[in-house]
Amino acid sequence: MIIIGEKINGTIPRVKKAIEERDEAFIRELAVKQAEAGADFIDVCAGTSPEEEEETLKWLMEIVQDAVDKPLCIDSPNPRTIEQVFKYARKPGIINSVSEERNKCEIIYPLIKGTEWQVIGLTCDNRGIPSDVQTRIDIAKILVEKAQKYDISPERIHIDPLVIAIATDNQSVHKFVETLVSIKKIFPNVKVTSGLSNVSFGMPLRKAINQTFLTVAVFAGMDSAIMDPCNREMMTTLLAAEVIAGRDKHCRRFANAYRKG
Ligand code: THG
Repeated sequence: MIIIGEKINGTIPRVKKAIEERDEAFIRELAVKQAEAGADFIDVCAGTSPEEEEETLKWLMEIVQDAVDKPLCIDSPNPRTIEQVFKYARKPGIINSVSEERNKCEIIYPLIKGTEWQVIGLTCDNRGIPSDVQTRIDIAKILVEKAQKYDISPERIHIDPLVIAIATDNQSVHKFVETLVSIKKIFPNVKVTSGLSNVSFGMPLRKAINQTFLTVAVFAGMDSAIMDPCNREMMTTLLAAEVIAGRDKHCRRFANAYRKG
């Protein structure tokens, strides 16, 4: 599983405060802790007003890159912001994200053409998040086919089927799994990703729901997750799910992590 560490996100109140106070030490520690806990990429999301976003992202990117060797996952709803801060990345990472909203692909794809950058493609368009599976698959197909025009290979694309809150739609995880399985049937090399917390919105004991969703998604074949690698219970769930899914050869990773003595 590819782990995208989610903790440097200005929508988290404590991180928002650190951004406002330009508290470098706090951000640096979040980067180091996530890297030590097993993050493969460090997500950076400013969560500020669009006017301050570019400057904030640049600041976050510099701190993270001075602190750890992990590549970044640049998280912004605004493709023009990504275009502006892209040059501050010291090595290829992940762009989070494109979708069929407005002209996102047309701005981002030329930027990463001829590079090793990866990209997350959300299955939504100008009409929002589709509630049905087929429309999500159709959008994923468009995102992958458009990428091919820029020589961006399927391996470099993570499709995020955008799981919706289970409290809103009790078929939400079924739809996620169906979308994942169909996308992988059509494009075996495309990766499927997801955040883990949207599914439990509006529920008590959200962690239990998030962990169970992670188990189901890993079993279904999810390739990457946007998650908190410092959450030990979540990481244990991830490793156990990989064992159950037959994705941990000789159960070695699990055994090495938890062997007694
Ligand atoms: N898909 C894609 N990008 C995304 C999301 C997605 N980016 C933003 C978001 N969703 C993922 N990021 C976060 C960041 C923080 C939290 C949730 C999602 C969060 N964190 C709690 C905290 O740090 O206080 C605790 C989390 C925990 O312990 O598990 O709530 O869906 N492409």
